[in-house]
Amino acid sequence: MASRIRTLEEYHAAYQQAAEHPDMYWGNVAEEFTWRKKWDTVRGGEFSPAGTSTWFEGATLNITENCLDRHLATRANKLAIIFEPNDPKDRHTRLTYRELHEQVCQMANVLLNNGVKKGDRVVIYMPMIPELAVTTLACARIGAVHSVVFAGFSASAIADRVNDAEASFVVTADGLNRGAKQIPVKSVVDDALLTCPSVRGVLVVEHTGWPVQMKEDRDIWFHDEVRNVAKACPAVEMAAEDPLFILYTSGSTGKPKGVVHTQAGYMVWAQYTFQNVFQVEENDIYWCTADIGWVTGHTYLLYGPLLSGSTSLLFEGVPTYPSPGRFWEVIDKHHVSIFYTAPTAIRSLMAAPLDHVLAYSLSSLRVLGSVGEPINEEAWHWYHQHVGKGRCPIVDTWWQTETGGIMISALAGITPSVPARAGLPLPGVQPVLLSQEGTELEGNDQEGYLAIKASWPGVIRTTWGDHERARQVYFQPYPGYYFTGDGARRDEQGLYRIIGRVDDVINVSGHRFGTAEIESAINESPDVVESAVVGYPHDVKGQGIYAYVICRNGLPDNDLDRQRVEGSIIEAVVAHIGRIAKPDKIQLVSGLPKTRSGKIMRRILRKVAEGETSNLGDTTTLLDPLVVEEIVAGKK
Ligand code: 6R9
Repeated sequence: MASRIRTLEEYHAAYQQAAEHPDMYWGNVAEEFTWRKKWDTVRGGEFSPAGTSTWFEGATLNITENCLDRHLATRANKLAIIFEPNDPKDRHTRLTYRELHEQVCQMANVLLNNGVKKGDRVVIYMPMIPELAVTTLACARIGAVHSVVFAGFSASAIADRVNDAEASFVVTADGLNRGAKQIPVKSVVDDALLTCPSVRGVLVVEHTGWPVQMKEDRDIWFHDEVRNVAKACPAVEMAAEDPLFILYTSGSTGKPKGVVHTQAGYMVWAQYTFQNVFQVEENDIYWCTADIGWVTGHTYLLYGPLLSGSTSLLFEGVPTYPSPGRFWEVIDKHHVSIFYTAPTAIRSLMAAPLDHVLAYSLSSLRVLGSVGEPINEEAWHWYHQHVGKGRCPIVDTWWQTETGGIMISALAGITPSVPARAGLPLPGVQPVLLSQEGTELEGNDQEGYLAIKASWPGVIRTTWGDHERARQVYFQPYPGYYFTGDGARRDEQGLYRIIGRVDDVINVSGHRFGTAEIESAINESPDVVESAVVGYPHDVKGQGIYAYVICRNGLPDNDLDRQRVEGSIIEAVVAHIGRIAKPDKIQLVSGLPKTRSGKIMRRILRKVAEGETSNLGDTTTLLDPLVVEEIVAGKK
């Protein structure tokens, strides 16, 4: 296969060819797929500053024919999905490619029977069960644009997304179990839809068996609908640049934006990066622990593995339930050979007694992956030694919702894998480090803003309903480049080390939140006048959320009052975003450090939150320097 890299020499050759002759390189890679009609041009549009890249324009296809139909001749009885439920006492289930194909077709027919058409937006809010994968693919089969919302977001966060996407249909379930937690997802959706006029129908999958309210003329049970449909459903022919999905992600300003990926480029990038980074072989059992509600779940649980005809494990639960040995138990049980998880999960399991790992052989493992945030050296070594037993290469994969797939990473066992380094860029990826003024920093041993110099097939195409926003955020700050929002270092060997965000985005357990987004949720509390949120180093989560809050009635003078106010702040965040964005520390203050022009000096707040109070830098431009003293004295 043109696209498969197996040696270091092949990597260098592919890198060079993709940089010098991208049309030829990606045209060859694209030959491996099933097309209804081939492309007229491989690359087109204007990458930057317009942000209008196109890939494989003129081609038509359906991504599910590539994920499912094309495997039926040779892999019909191969496992496509292994489902491991939240509770280890419940039976796991398996779906072969033939069965998955049938279920996707049935779900597609149910959607069609309920009026969902090509181009319609479908919001999916479901537990991590096979029906979530099936629904997502069913949307793609009929050309509906899926927007999966992680089932941990609140009703109001769902409503924001449904309304922004003007979704006409929602698919959900009765409830979900995540570890010891239970979430009545259908009733969360009911609350959300009170303010969503565009939604005409809600399809409900029975999972927990909990009672739910079904709204007449809107809500339908999947098990009723599926009885009347065929097990085949023709795939709708899509243009290369038709939208495939919208995935909402946080930025440094405003509400979360709907990142749009399209059919052909995303497909090529998902398969290419999956196969090369993990060095996948036919008999691998692959497990990505991310939820399908995040981009990692989209590209590396669903599309990448299925495009490749691999077996993908889908896990409903959490790493620590019912014990911190769960991941390792599941690996042994299903003979997982490639394991892809997040540093935050590794750190939380590192904190448990080592016996939880030592109890399992983990001998099936071949490759380990990490994603979502920088992996610290201690976690890297623990993962390498205790999980990989010193014999599995670790791929530390740097990428973003906007990049569609992995950009900088070792190719397992082929390119260098060094602790705390993402490594070398994939073929097709041309990273640069920029100074603040936007000049390229040449040579090795350099640190700057990470940007990408040329288009790649998985690049974000637009932000839903607002192309100007995409242009301004990604393509305009440094004309000629895609701006990542991350800072990075290129070491002496030319390996990239990602340092972290340089904007007002914080990364909590690998999940992105804008500080402005959390502040506006906090400000919804009736007890709050103003707030400022910053990130601070957190042992398990990577970054924690530190909130400085000015109260409406002045500083509380007793513990009871203080607790009540803090409770109302947390409640506001849980209601407007979800439990996942709950502040770790709240400091009630009487003022915030502001410049004379009224700008909050976040630099100072960040330093205090980090505990670096001895060196706060210049505070003379502050309107009221005394505020800083109070804040330092009251640090949590
Ligand atoms: C895939 C994903 C993107 C942000 C990104 C960066 C951070 C992701 C990383 C990493 C260091 C890695 N990030 N992977 N930082 N090393 N291997 O996580 O997408 O949720 O959009 O987050 O996550 O800061 O800019 P997304």
